[in-house]
Amino acid sequence: MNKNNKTQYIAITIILISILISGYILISPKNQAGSQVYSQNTNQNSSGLAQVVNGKQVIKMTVLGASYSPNYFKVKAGIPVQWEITSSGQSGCDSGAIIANGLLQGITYLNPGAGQVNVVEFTPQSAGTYKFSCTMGMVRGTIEVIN
Ligand SMILES: [Cu+2]
Repeated sequence: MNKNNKTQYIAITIILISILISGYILISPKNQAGSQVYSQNTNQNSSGLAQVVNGKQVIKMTVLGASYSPNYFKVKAGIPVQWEITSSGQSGCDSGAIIANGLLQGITYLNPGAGQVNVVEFTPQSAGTYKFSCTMGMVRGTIEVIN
């Protein structure tokens, strides 16, 4: 291997390692586990269920650049849910739209402006664990529906 080839080889290796490290930081399981721990619904009773206000189960969530906070909710089937989705203003693929198959029809578009509260309503029909996410499925959360 001559000197030029060697330099090129080292440069490519460094670039590949940098890509791997930044990829790991972005999607490391540690980050996701961490957000799971402190992403509790603050608007819940002692059993973890969303509080009912005026006949609606109110869940409140903030959309951050690459996560939802909180990202786990527990609600009861058959009672309307008022999902208040506040935009943080941080740009991310989760800021413009959300999908929640089985709960919401198709794509729900969000106003991504900082502090904007997007109110989404649905009535969960049957018990189950429902996932919600950005349209690409990268940023994720869970709504657990119980009977
Ligand atoms: Cu995405």
